Amino acid sequence: MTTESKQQTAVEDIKRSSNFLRGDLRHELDNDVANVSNDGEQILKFHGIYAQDNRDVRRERALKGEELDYIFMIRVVVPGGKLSPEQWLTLDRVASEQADGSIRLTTRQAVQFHGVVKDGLRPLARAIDAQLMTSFGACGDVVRNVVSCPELQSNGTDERLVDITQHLARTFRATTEAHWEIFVNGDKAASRVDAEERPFYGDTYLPRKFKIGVAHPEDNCVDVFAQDLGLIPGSLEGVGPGFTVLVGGGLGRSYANEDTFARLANPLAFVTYEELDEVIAAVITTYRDLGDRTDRKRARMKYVVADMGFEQFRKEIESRLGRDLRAPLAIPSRFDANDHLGWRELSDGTHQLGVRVSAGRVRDDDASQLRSALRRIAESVAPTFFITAQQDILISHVAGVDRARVDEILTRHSVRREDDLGAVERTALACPALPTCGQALTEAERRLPELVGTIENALGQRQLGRRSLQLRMTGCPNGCARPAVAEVGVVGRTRSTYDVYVGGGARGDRLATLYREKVKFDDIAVVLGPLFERWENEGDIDEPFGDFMSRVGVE
Ligand code: SRM
Ligand code: SF4
Repeated sequence: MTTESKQQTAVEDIKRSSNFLRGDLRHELDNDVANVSNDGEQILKFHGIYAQDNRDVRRERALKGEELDYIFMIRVVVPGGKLSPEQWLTLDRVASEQADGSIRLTTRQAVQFHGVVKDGLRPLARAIDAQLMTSFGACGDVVRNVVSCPELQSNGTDERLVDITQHLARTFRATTEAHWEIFVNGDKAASRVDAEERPFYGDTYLPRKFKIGVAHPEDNCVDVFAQDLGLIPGSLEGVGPGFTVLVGGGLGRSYANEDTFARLANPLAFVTYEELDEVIAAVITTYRDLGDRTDRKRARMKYVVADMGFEQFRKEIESRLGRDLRAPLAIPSRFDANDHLGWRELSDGTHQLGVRVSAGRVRDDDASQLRSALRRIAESVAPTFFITAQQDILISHVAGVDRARVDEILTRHSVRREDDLGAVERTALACPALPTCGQALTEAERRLPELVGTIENALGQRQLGRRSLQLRMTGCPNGCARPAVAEVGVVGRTRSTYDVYVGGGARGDRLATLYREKVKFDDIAVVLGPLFERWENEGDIDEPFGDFMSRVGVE
């Protein structure tokens, strides 16, 4: 590491002098200005809030000499995507009262609200706090929303595994009371936590975000190889149940810095339940101490592992623990992501229905009134909800007698069901991009349906129309919809073009390869055409597109 000689970023100073994430936020929220200061923006992120502006009206406002249309995005922490019906109804209510009328389900099983004005931040924070939810720690240089396969919580039998997501979320969250003082009003806060900050955070927290994900032993729907720290449950003969711990995954890249790259996590060790917290803490403190605080683009844990070398990183963890680590278990042979769509029966005799949500956007529009349907279902059937890492929603623990009612409500609100979906549409993901994301180079969510249509059309022309294909689209290379591990990844490159990647897959254990650069939106399906033709002619029976591309390579 050569970071000692370089200057730390300004964000490090802001964190250090923020008095555990208070800064001047209390006053900044009270003044008459529509936005907040630069320092305020940085601290707000720890509170789950991003300062944004509506980019659709930027130009028009600039021409009129008006200031930007300042808005905020609030991300709510939802460990493992699990929500009670009361929590869902609260989210539904604040979507209308404080935000743009939509509830955005994220690729990390959380919830985002867009278009919130500054005066709406506190009412929103109070409303969700009353239902034991918070935006604190959803963003910022801390352990982010812990993701897990919904099967673990909704259909598990081992109590410790059922609780693992909530346990990790509780154990590794930041604990300063700043959020409750500033946004919720101190003593009355329902979801308030203890007074002192965790020693593994200290006053400058982590170099950047840290992501934890727990896969199901036979289902990698959380993309465990993309996590800073991933867990795969398993059992070691003679030792008992536990987890294979993986470290050093991350998919973001920057065009401005060639020394940034997507990386898959490496299996580090098998650990028991009893050892888990200690090993995770050792990984986090290694990252805290050795992560690059001089360049935020290279501040992720994956660069610590890559720069140090995996074997050296392993030794570092062993030396911090004062003992050797066990070898990891083999990665399960059956590990493809399940999309969890459709009805199924759970082990307790209740039922679960997975419903597709295009790009995670729950709202009412002319085609379908999904938001109203979910509200009615929450009110009349009171199910548990799970958000998946595929931006979809599971209506869970529905009694047999209520199944017909759920079906009827969805039909009445024109919500399309799994059998009506196209083969690409079913699993396609897109990040929000324009108009809210300040980093977006191109459209993503808003043009996903069009892109899905052109690709399904290209497949349909070749007798491939019923073959599934995993498409993921983002407005920039930060990779929020995980295109770097998709069968087809479409990534914003310039204002009007995309880079096209192919060759990832449903196991999530392979990086896609760059196939074509700077492709115009209308040409994406066209450039994929020859690859589809080869897949049809040369692919083995039932060979997925990503596996085929990885086998034959791209030219
Ligand atoms: Fe992300 C930044 C949206 C999952 C990598 N991400 C952003 C911001 C906050 C833009 C910003 O910094 O100004 C985006 C908000 C846009 C908006 O208007 O809402 C944003 N990221 C999202 C979400 C909502 C995408 C979605 O379609 O659901 C996901 C929210 C997750 C959550 O609930 O916590 C989201 N972001 C991801 C993932 C996927 C994952 O974690 O499984 C990744 C790739 C994995 C990884 O971390 O490497 C990802 N987001 C990034 C990065 C690149 C970080 C890096 O390593 O350099 C940024 C940029 C940054 O942090 O500066 C970013
Ligand atoms: Fe914004 Fe880029 Fe993430 Fe899309 S991938 S939400 S454009 S940061």
